[in-house]
Amino acid sequence: MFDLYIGNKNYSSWSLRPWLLMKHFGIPFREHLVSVAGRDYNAALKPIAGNARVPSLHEDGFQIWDSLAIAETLAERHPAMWPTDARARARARSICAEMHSGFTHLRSAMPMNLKLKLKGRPASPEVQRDIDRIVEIWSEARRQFASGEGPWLFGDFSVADAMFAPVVCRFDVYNVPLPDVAATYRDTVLDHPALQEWRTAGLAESEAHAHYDRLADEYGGPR
Ligand SMILES: N[C@@H](CCC(=O)N[C@@H](CS)C(=O)NCC(=O)O)C(=O)O
Repeated sequence: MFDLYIGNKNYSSWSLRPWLLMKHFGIPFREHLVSVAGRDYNAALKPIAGNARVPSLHEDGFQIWDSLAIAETLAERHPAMWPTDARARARARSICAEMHSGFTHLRSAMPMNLKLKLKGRPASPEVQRDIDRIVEIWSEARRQFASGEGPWLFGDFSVADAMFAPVVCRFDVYNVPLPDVAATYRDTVLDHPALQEWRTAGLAESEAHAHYDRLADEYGGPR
């Protein structure tokens, strides 16, 4: 039996990824929510994960940490989590790795906070470059690997959709203008029943952390 340790649903962007993936593929797990506050190091998480971060998946007590490692481990037993076609699968892996290791300007300018829906503001050149690259990734995946099939990046829902789900939420929170293909994909992710379940739970949380709340005024307040 799996135990999935996650952070606050309102704030923990990385935790959303394995949670959404497991929900989408109907993999049973016990959920354990721990408090995160944008700390660089949280000693309280050390017993849960070697890297003292969430998400962390335990299988009968054995720890698997880091959202991408968790996804890869699950996909070994559920190959449908990656696209069937070898080139599509390779591309999915490339964009997951790119998402996982990059987009630092976007991440720091738009911290995850599901409780906010802000008016938005023009992005700095660095942040806009990150946004443009994500739009390019989504548009190419849809055009090259999903034409005529399902609404996800590679047609069927895959690890790639789980990996990009947090950035979809950030675009929604900070009202980032998107061209049609990307806006349609964003709405597909936001409409996923499991994403809505996550969001509803996040909105009901009472814990507040300045690290994630600090930018509301800079982005023009509520829309
Ligand atoms: N690369 C890691 C990043 C995990 C991470 O940074 N998690 C944050 C929460 S979203 C954390 O545990 N922070 C500790 C804290 O804020 O207390 C992954 O994808 O799992």
